[in-house]
Amino acid sequence: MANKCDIKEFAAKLLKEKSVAVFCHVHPDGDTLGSACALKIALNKKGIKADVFCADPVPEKYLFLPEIAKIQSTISGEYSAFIACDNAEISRLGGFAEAFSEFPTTFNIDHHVSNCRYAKYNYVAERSSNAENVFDLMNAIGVAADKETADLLALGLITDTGNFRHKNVTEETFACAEKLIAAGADFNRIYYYAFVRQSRGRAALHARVMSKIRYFEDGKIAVITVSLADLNETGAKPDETEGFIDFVMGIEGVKVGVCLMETEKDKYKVSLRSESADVNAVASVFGGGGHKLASGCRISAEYEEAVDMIVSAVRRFLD
Ligand SMILES: [Mn+2]
Repeated sequence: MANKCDIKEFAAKLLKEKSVAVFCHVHPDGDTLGSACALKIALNKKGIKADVFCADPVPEKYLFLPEIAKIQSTISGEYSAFIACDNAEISRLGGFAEAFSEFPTTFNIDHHVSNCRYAKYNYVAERSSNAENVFDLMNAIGVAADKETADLLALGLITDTGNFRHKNVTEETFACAEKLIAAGADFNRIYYYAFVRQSRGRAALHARVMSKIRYFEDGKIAVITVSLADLNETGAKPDETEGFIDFVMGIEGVKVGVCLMETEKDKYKVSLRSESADVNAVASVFGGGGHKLASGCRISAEYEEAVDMIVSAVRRFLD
């Protein structure tokens, strides 16, 4: 049966293991990657073999941290325990979900309120990032953060807080950041790679996409489109569109931002962001979901029809 643990119990159980497979979530972000890799290093320092796995490819922008570049996509070795890092649900492990759910000794360290304690041992503390939980776990197992682990945890901290700008930021977030800086974290460098640096292809795609923003309802709804032609002609990759919709939300008067990304002819992956309107309800109309202020769905239709469908749905939920 699933156990809720405090950090000491969780650490004590983990220290009994000989070898641990650490799992990131699909569509990996800086927090799952950074906190998983820091945990791996900490376990190694306690004489425990550990490797990090992710079912999805790791975005190139995170490969500047050498430990992240070592993350594997298939398991070959034997491990005494599995640990999920920053995964609110087992399904977030993607291709590893089934193996995880059948494995006898599983751990779960996460910061999402919605985490359903799916492992044998669960440590879930609601923080702005899972990096903060891993930092505490490292203390509990008696491993001090060094420059390498501090950089990895700093990546998690700044990506999940939008560089200390999101509503989830608390005193605790800064207290952790302070300790990471003391341990040698280079926030300036991490910030550059995580938020600033971009390929020429992405810069060209950004210009193209933003030159054709469409407004509806007196500018309360803004729609951007990333077509297959846009991707092909700029050479940008689909995962490089991260941040586009946040840019749109910064436009005066915009209450709901919509991004339609063409995945194949007449098939769109739709992302929604909102200031206050319930876009989870909008996404649900099309079988999607997410959070009240950020959600997504898929629509199969000819382009103008797809825009019409999504804009009509957003209209119904505008305050
Ligand atoms: Mn996270």
